[in-house]
Amino acid sequence: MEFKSKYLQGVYNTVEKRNVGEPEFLQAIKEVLESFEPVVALKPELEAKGIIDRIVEPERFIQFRVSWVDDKGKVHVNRGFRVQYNSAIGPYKGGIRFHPSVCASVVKFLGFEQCFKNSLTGLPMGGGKGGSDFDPKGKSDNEIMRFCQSFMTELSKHIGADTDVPAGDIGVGAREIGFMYGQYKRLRNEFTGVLTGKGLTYGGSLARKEATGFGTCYFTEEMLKCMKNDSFKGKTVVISGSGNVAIYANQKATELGAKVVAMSDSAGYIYDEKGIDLDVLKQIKEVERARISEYAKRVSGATYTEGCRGIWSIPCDIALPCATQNELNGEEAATLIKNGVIAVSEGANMPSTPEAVEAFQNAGILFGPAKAANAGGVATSGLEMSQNSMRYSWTFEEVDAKLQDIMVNIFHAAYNAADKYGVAGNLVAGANIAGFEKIADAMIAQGVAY
Ligand code: NDP
Ligand code: 2IT
Repeated sequence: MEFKSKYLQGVYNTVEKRNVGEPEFLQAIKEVLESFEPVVALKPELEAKGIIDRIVEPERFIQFRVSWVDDKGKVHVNRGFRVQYNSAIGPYKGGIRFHPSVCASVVKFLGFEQCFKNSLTGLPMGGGKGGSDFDPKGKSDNEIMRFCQSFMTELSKHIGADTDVPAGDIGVGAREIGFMYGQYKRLRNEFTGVLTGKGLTYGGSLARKEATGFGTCYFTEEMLKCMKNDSFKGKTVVISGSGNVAIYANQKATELGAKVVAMSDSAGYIYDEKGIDLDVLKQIKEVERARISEYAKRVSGATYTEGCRGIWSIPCDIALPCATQNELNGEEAATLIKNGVIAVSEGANMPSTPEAVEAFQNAGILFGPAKAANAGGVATSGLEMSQNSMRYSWTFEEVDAKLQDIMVNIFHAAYNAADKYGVAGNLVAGANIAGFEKIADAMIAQGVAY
């Protein structure tokens, strides 16, 4: 028995049996179910109404062929996915990932996590996720465009502004969203808020680009303040990744008075003792789409080391994993702890392995779990949807102020839920429970279809 509750054990056994060969998905399910132990013990109606049996099973899982033609005329076939996980509290909402590692397991783990994250934002959004095993690296703009159009030709049959609203994730940024939006509009003859993360000239929200990284820092600042009477000021920070989330986490951490000394991509990491020059990094990553190794060639005193995982050996006060799942393991967590880390917040989805999370918690390190700490991106997507519905746009300052408010509220929702259910200080459990309670209430209210 892995669970104290027979009900949870039974649900987990079924998930395991139904989803053979899907390790990321089972990892996410296990972590969430573990934190439901105290809730299930207090609320027998959850079993009586089959809430957890239902919440682990996606409402819909769509897989499709994406064929496209490269610049030389060669035909390629990729696999596309969309999981529409839970619509109890609002239309399905969640990003699209283009990366060779995308498969059913990855899409389902992300979709499952998204349900609780979206609930935590306090906005009316259900959970979904999608993607493809397409690799955008080394493709021309025209190849990216043709792929996005082909992907959207199928996806458009399943989404809509009041049904399912995708956005970006790894490998999907403003360029890809633009191509997908254009294709949706051509197919439907509808100018509607069907995707978020849109460009500012066609319905995008100010501060959406910055939102995930900024939000992770707002969450972390509140966690430091309330749990340690501390802040980012004067701290040394290490951030993995150098994509959308990592870049804007760097910007906000720096604005809050910290020094970010290291960042990475999948090939290696840079170290700059003076603090990373964000203008240089943005030029390399956002404009040239080049490798992070370029930074060390351009900035004197900076170094580049092959192999991205070595980044966790750099001493820091605050670590923000902002690249991908399972990028920080138990051993790497032990190294961070030995080097004096005081707080870890997850900008990426499930970046810490279960062993790493356990190590941080046992050592009393402040730990902000992904579904709370990186919820600022989807929260601002929710604000983009509101602005689209109103045919109106708020200023950067207005959106940023709402984002800050939401992140502070998420911290307190997670903190208070942990307290209420006897696991004080455990924000992993607190975030799972706080996100779950609203979805469970909505599912109970809406009944079971006979
Ligand atoms: P980007 O594509 O902009 O950047 C991803 C970064 O992570 C790149 O530096 C990339 O390096 C690195 N990376 C990707 N895969 C791997 C890997 N397998 N091993 C090592 N490094 C890797 O994506 P985002 O910044 O948008 O997303 C980063 C994380 O944040 C993801 O976990 C995503 O799910 C999560 N997230 C994103 C949100 C958003 O709004 N964009 C919202 C909430 C969470 P390389 O270029 O070499 O591949
Ligand atoms: O993981 C995530 O929350 C995202 N990639 C953002 C999703 C969104 O709909 O903005």
